Amino acid sequence: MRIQSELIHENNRSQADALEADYNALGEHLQRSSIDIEAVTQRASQFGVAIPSWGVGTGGTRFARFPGLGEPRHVFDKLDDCGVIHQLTRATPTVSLHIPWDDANPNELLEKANSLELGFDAMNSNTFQNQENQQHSYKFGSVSHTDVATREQAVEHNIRCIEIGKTLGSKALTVWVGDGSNFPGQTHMGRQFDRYLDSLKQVYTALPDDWQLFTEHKMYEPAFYSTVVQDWGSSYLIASELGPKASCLVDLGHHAPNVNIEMIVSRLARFGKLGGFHFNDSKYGDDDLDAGSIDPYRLFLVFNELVDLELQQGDNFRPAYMLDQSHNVTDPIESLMSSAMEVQRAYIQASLVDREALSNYQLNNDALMAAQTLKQAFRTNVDPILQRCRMNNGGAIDPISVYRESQYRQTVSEERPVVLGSSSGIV
Ligand SMILES: [Mn+2]
Repeated sequence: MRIQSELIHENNRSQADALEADYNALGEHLQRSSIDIEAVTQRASQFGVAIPSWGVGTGGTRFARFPGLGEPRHVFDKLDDCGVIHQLTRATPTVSLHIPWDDANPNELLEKANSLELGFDAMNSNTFQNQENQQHSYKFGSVSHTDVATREQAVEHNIRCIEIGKTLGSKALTVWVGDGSNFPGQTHMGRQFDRYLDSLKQVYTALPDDWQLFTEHKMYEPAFYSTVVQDWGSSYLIASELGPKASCLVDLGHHAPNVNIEMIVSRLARFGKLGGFHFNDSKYGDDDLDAGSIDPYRLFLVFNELVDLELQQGDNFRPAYMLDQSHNVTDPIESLMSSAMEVQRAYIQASLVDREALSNYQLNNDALMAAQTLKQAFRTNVDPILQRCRMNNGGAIDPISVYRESQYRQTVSEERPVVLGSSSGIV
């Protein structure tokens, strides 16, 4: 562990009395609605969201990238940073790796992760940029390229990601593509989709029985006229064509402004095709801002659907929760901790919704009271639950202040030189 336990305990001790008072007050408040605060705290303990390995580096925009202090040099540094995030928040038990950015000996990766109490979430393939010594270019696409050799190369890369993931204990592959077009007429959209499906079917064949293949729709970028998996409809078609081991990943930033994402969540889940999430927030497009930083109510409404589904389907409902964001002006560790806590907050707030009352208001078409029922849960300050949960599990009541006190960033910056340019990418 990179943060001294004594520092965490000392900081927790200084806040323990105030937390006790706040927790008891919230407990009384919730008891009036027959909600047992201990049971809710237990739910918070069981919640986890994966950290994307690429998220611990500083991102960039199409303008520039300003490297931060002590950025990770390689995947082992990235795992150290992820370990700190989990140590303090106790809400991020897994890491999602990206190949080839995180290429390393799988056994060494496993050993490192074990030492940090981390596991591995979905593997992410990369056929949206050329790698060193790569024979065929992805400039005009990968799995849907017009050239069969390029498609084969992209399929092989995805299969390699599965092979690495098997050693690491991962159970899913997220297929990252930049395929699309920038000009009307540039591609035959129907034939391009056929080629995509044909390639993905080959990848699907290599998928172990207990794995999932995630397709992630994205409205635009890097292609600006059309993308091969443009919307949730395309994503659903792909997952249906491939079979039961394929499902859809919803990245909150990959929609047009004001699209009702919670409705998409409900639709995909209704037909068994909701695979998981990339959580982030946005104002205009795929802004990759910290989860809950712009529209926390939308995050809550997404979790309102997810908790409803969880209550109906129990253990059969296990979507993969991941963060996917880019940090241009903040310390990535602080932003990821903040996002993990916001996602956990939305989950707990959604767990407070009086579902019986909501259902009755819906049946009686009482729109006002139905909306009020959701708002009542959303307005509840669940900080004491989240704080108690972290403290009970050995984490910090206030992760960001402990992190700052620890001087972790300054310490690692002494061994990690500043990297100019960009080795990260956010999709
Ligand atoms: Mn994403």
